[in-house]
Amino acid sequence: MKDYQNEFLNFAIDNNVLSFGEFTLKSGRLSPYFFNFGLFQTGSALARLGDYYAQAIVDSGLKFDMLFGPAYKGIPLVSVVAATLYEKHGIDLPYAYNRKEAKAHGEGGTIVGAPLQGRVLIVDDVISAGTACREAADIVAANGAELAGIAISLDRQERGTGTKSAVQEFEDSYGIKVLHIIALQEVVKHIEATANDADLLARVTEYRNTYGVTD
Ligand code: OMP
Repeated sequence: MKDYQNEFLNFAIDNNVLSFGEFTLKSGRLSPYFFNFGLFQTGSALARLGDYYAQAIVDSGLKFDMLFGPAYKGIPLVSVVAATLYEKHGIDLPYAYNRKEAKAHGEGGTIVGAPLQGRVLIVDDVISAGTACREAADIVAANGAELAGIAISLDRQERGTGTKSAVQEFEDSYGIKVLHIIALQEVVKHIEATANDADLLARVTEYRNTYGVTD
């Protein structure tokens, strides 16, 4: 595991963003762990989050023309990532986010910020079964823009519709790269190294065997 991944994991655990127990996911799967992005709740946590995403994006070398954050959690995220890319890396790009409800008055529409055009990098929190990211990719396509990639905090490395992970299927079908800060494999390594909790490790392993992929 790289240093920044370890740092990010500790940062998520310290903020209770990554927690262990029993959680029902959007997909209906019952998971022994959950990543609750909404618990990054301070200015300093948001700033650090922006740093991790911006670093992962810059390190990837991915080429894109603008950023898009899908509602709701993508909204503060895309704002801080756009600001951090500028402040820390000198990359000044347009950004946008969407409303879940179309607005009929004022400026109208569902996209707020820069018009979606060119190569768009989506920034989001977590991919499990891939539904949320497919919806975001549909918004990019519906606006006539091109998907350049997706940057997320956590790839839960869960199976999509076949034997590959949802992320791998997504990468194959759109011909793009999904960047992550950490994946389930780093969470497992962390439990092995620090938690000294055989029961938790057994539950995560069982979950992974049922819904996950290992490579
Ligand atoms: P998929 O649409 O199945 O990929 O699930 C991803 C979405 O589920 C995320 O955008 C979250 O809204 C939510 N989620 C989490 O926030 N954290 C998790 O650890 C797992 C999920 C989830 O429900 O799968």
